Amino acid sequence: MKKFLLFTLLLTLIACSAESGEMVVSEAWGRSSPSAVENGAFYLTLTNETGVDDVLVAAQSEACMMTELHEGYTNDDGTMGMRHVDGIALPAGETVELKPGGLHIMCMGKQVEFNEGSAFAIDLTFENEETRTISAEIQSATAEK
Ligand SMILES: [Cu+2]
Repeated sequence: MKKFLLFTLLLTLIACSAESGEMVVSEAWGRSSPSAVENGAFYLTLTNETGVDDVLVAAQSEACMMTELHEGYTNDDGTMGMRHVDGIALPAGETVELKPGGLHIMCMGKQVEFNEGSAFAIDLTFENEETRTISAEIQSATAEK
């Protein structure tokens, strides 16, 4: 009987740990740019291991006068543009990549120089969890990831 209880307890523990994963934020970065360039962008990878759908609703950084979530798109004539999105959907179990030409955190009105090697704190706000602060490292002006 004791063994059975222990086994049940163990199963419960395993079930709980599988559910209580977290939102994994990795590879946050941006490109360096001269101070004359007004705007910048941040990119990162989000893997939702929480077991429930979530949404990235906002990002903020003291390195920027204003920050917006943007998506890149291609016009019918082949030219590229970008536009504001209200949130970035993060379905449970999926990885969403913010990258050049695609989804990104738009940094409007750079408050500091984006020099290669410097790093900036970014506050990420999710629908399901409290704001989390991550660090984005500035890489070369031509970096691709
Ligand atoms: Cu943008």
